[in-house]
Amino acid sequence: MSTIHVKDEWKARAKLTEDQYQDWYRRSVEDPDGFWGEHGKRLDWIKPYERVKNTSFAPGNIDLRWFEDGTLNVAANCIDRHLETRGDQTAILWEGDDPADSKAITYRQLHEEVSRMANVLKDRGVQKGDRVTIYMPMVPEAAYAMLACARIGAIHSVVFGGFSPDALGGRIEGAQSDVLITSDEGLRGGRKVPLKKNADRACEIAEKAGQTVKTMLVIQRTGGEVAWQDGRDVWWHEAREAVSADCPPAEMQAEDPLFILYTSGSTGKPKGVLHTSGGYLVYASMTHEYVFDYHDGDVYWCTADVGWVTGHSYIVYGPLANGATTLMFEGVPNYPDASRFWQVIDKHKVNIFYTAPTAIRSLMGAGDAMVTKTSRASLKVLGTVGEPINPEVWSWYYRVVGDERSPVVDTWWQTETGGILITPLPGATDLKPGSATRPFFGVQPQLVDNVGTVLDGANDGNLCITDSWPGQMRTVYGDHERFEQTYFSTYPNKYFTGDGARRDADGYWWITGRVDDVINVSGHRMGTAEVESALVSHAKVSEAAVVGYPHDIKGQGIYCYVTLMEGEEPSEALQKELVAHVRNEIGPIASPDKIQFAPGLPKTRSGKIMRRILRKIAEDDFGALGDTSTLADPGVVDDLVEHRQNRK
Ligand code: 6R9
Repeated sequence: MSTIHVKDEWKARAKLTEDQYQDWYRRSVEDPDGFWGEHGKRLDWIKPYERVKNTSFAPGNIDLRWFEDGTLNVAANCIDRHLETRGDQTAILWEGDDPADSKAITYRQLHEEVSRMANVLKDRGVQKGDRVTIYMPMVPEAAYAMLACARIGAIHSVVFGGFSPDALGGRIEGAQSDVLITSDEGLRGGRKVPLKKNADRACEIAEKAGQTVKTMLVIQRTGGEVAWQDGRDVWWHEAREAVSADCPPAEMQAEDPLFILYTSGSTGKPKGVLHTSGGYLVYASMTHEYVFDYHDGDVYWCTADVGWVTGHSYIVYGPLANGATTLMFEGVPNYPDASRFWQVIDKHKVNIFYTAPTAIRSLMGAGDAMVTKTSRASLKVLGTVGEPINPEVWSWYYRVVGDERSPVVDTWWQTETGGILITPLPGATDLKPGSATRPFFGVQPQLVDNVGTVLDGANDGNLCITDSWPGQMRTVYGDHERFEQTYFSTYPNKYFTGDGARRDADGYWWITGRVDDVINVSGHRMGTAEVESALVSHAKVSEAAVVGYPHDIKGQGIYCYVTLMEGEEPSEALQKELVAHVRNEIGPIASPDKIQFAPGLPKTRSGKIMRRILRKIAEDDFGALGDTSTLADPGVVDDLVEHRQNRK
């Protein structure tokens, strides 16, 4: 597919031109203090900073501070400072699961709701630095909860509403959180999700692990029946009446934590990625403005869930800091039918639309007519995030959804990076379908080979970033050593992303996917180790190895090799039981796509599972198994291949 040059219309309305991109980029890397010192002023500071960048990637001393002597309040930046000029403007435009359900919350209403919720939390004893877990459907109260925490300096930890009680319990315990905010039930695609019931169970699990939830604040969404624990459980609609609508925002240091967000890595339990206040908000708001070419008055829609980082930075914090109207969607792309996204765009005259390749792929499968029967005339920028987008899918998005009128920004970033790092800018960057194109301001990507040698020019390798940017995570909650170990030890003095990438002759970046044991299923990150531990926690399983394999809609599917306990027999019923077991342990997003019973797994003599081989077998790429001579028992591989072939 050939390059798509920036169109005159895009240039005409865009905030930044190519020359400005070049100028700003140069300054951002040559003089980060000057550049960020200036752009940090986009926020309202209580005490202005004097110090801008103070960061070290040095082994043994990973220390990241931005604007460290400044103070601010994140919620006040997202709400209060807009009241005078846009109090009656819609802040959150909510579209319910049912197409008949929608409502608009103005900045003034947002201010009142957030202040009330903050006061309820305070009444229940929540103080600066306390952790509050949020387990919510996509309703405005999810944003109120995040902002209420920010208002009083509590640290939120949002757990995706699709996670199981076990996963939620583990995160409550990990964050030592005594407060949980949830809802009676969620509603997605016409189906109810028993959030309160899951939350009750999660509290029991956390309790056993030593963490007691003392307050569960419950938002009434469906009115469904729920169990109630007096003293602990509080209805939001009752509590909000009993508190004042006035809650002064707390003065926070720039480096005070804003939130923890658990994410999967290649080893161990999910990590609590910690983001702080000042640098994070500067970066989220600045990327939101320039990457989406956001203009005052635009209606902006990001389809992510607030349970993921994309929801944090690009539904809540970035847009609200910019005084935008941010659309929040409760439902799913194919309910009531596969035209829903496009209908919502028409209904609310959406100007900027940001979604994931997996959604685009599945809607593409529903046929062009589902799209073309809608107008979409309001659109001006399209975005994607979460996984590599194939050029064909990119082109369909550009052509059929966007009628070739809107640039597509393919934005590469991670939970750890806080905001977008590699992306086109609508009025500046010529587009190449499938490429995330060029670094945002202050971002210095680098390619290295497996031993850390820097690769220049057009090349393929492991993607590192050589210096800090304001939105970077600061630590793993409670485990700074793990932070250094995970991100800074593979290639000393650099942040290692875990992704592979290619840089082409024009200096454009193409992300090729994870090079570690993380798989990306429908844009959701999953550690293969997590799925493996879920499998081996089943009584009949002795060992499991999990790999990703190419999947048309999900991007990657989950392929599990399972060795059973002595005396257990493989069966279809057991396959089903194992799938259900994993869903139960982690959540439906971790559902195995394939389970292959394996009498043995290919291991090195030191006992390491050779995943490279398992990946090839899962991909049906039997000719490329490579060297199997170092295996303890090379015969195992023949057996696996034979079984795989027989299954087809
Ligand atoms: C924001 C988010 C991060 C991983 C990342 C990479 C993949 C995200 C991408 C992309 C290719 C893009 N990824 N955006 N790959 N092109 N535009 O998704 O965060 O959930 O932490 O996932 O997702 O592999 O390392 P997170």
